[in-house]
Amino acid sequence: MVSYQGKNIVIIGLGITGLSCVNYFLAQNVIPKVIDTRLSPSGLEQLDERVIYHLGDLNVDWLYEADLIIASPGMALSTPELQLAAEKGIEIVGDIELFCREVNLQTNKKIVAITGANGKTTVTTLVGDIIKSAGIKVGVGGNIGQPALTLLQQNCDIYVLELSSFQLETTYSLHATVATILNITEDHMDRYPQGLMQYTQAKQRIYQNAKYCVINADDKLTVPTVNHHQCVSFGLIHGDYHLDSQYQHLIAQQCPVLSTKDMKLIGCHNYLNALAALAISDKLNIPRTSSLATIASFQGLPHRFEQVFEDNGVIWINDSKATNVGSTEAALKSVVCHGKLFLLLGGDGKAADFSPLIRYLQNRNIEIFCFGRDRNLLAKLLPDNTIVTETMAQAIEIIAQKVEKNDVVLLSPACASLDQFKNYIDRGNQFTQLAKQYGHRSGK
Ligand code: UMA
Ligand code: ADP
Repeated sequence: MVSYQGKNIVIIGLGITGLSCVNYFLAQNVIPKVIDTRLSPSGLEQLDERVIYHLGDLNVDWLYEADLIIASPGMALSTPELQLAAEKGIEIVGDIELFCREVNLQTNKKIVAITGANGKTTVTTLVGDIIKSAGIKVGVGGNIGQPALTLLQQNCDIYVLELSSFQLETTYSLHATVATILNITEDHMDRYPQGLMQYTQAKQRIYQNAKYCVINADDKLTVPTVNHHQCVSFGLIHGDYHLDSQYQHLIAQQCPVLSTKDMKLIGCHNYLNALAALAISDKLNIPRTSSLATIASFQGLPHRFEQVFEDNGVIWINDSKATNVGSTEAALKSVVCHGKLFLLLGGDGKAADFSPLIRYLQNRNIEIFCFGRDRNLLAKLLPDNTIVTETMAQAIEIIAQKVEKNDVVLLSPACASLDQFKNYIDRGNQFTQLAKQYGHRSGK
């Protein structure tokens, strides 16, 4: 273990990351201090009683006396108090840095590092499943919701980490065996005031020291900015791994390897995810047949372009995890609709520019419903075909009166959910429940 004995350590954030860091330090009898700017953070009840904490604001005395600050991903490094701490020479890192330092001390351990604007959780889960099915001990964690430090106890051979741009900003010692940026489109612009390039720079940190880089042949921003010779690419019709022109087969190094008809995943974006997962698995030397069998049977994850109800020829799709413009764009490209498309958009847009959606909304049999904080902004996309409501439930009540056979109701909100819901899962569950409640009466 890396030793932090005698160090004055301050952890900022008492969510699941902060708690995992506290437990990591306590395991070596180092007692950190904890700060959370909220008054009742989620992790308070589980906090070990030896740890002293400060709530409500940043305790600058503690910060400036620290030898090491651990920042949770939700805490922006641009926060003035943190900037000043950095200027004073105080080291600021995140939980992923602590994790990587530990893994670097062990021999024969591999890290697969996965980032991107969209598809991270799908690809991370799929790669984890592929490795597990091949009989290798794997730990899956990071931004997916399982803090990386909690994986150390499991003594795995391969760690598959989903990494957010926030986590990458505070990581310096990552040496991934395979690293990928799946795609880059705008997200979290409230945290990146300088725009897409600032967000991209954070994502690009994943390639530092990587043995192999898996890049998206259709997205230049995913190509390493520093020369990297060991790249393998995936793409729609270009790249080492791609689809045929009809999107009927996955092709690896010129050979068709799997028919998309034999896959449970649906949508072009998911075929790309499958190609990325296969490219990663090949670099890990997992037997191809085993990887392909796992890809074919992979069901996809809830709340991601998931058909949750069908009745009277009306299909209801829950894509609540579409929390940015790129993911809603993917849904609009993939949705098959022979009648009218009822699209639900709404929530907190995180300062995004929604205009790239316009081309997927125009010239199509569509009616849009906008709700939540940014509803009026979203309503400007196609004003003539849009109804504005305050809540998603109100919108669904109206939609239920209108739907007919062959119509599709799609929740793909392009926004975060936190203005009106606990999280995207809560939003997706409410949508599913309302679809079942109203859906069975509609479409007649
Ligand atoms: N906090 C402060 N001040 C701040 C911000 C946060 O005190 O300015 C405190 C909060 O009050 C809270 C604690 O920090 O008590 C929460 O920390 P956090 O927001 O960093 O969240 P965690 O619970 O530690 O969860 C984080 C990730 N959250 C974020 O990046 C915002 C989780 O990703 C991740 O699963 C978890 O670590 C484990 O690695 C969530 C997410 O939304 C799902 N990620 C974004 C995304 O996917 O788009 C990046
Ligand atoms: P992330 O972890 O990056 O948020 P998820 O796998 O959870 O990614 O999917 C989030 C949203 O993005 C869902 O709406 C999903 O349908 C969509 N999505 C998944 N893969 C892609 C992709 N390769 N390109 C664009 N959108 C995608």
